[in-house]
Amino acid sequence: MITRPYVVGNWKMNGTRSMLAEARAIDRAAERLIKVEVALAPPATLVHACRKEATLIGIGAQDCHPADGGAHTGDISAAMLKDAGAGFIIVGHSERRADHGESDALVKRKAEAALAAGMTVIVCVGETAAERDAGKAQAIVSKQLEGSLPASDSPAEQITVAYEPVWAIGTGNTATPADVGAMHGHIRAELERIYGEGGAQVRILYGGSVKPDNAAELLAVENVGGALVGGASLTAESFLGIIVAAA
Ligand code: G2H
Repeated sequence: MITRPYVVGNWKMNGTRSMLAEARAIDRAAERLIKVEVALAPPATLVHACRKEATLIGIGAQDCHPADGGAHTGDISAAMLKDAGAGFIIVGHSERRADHGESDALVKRKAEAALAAGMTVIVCVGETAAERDAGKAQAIVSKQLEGSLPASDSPAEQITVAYEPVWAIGTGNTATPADVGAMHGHIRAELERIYGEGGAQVRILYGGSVKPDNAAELLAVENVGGALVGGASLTAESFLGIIVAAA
């Protein structure tokens, strides 16, 4: 069953130990906000410390290597992140697809590695402005879902999809509720095609310039099961504003 809205903060490449106070403040407040499932994905360097500071909310990571271990200098496996305290991993964020040339096939391997390590996974998809302007937004997202999601026999309840239109990320240009509703409905149909009945249980988050003042309107859209929040998750004050709006 899809239950509470899921609001996930993605700190991206922000945060040193001085940010732990924000995680602690979010965690304390989350105790009173039981209508919302709250999680944070700090940089890998802070996963362990955040897990110790914040005992109520979910703590996850922003990426993993698809292999279990071995000669991959600078990389971190899903099992290592789990050992550090991560309960979920975000894979396929558009910034990783752009900055590191990550393909759908690689994202799929990472997603399957997260599941194999016993964690849940958030698989990100989303079109660019040029793709939307060309009328290809749904086709691009379909291709990303087909190529990036874990195999069709995977446990669908362990999978979350985040729709993040690239043109809305960190730009202040939020998609309209109508745009979001149309795309989330399309993603739901694709999930049911791929996972059958299980596809109805996959949460679909919206991400892209979600703020306290637009969160309620976006989260009220059909098939929006929560939000993946970047910039506005960096302070407890703004992140809690979104969580309150989701409750
Ligand atoms: C989209 C989002 C979080 P922001 O990347 O993943 O970031 O809220 O800053 O647009």
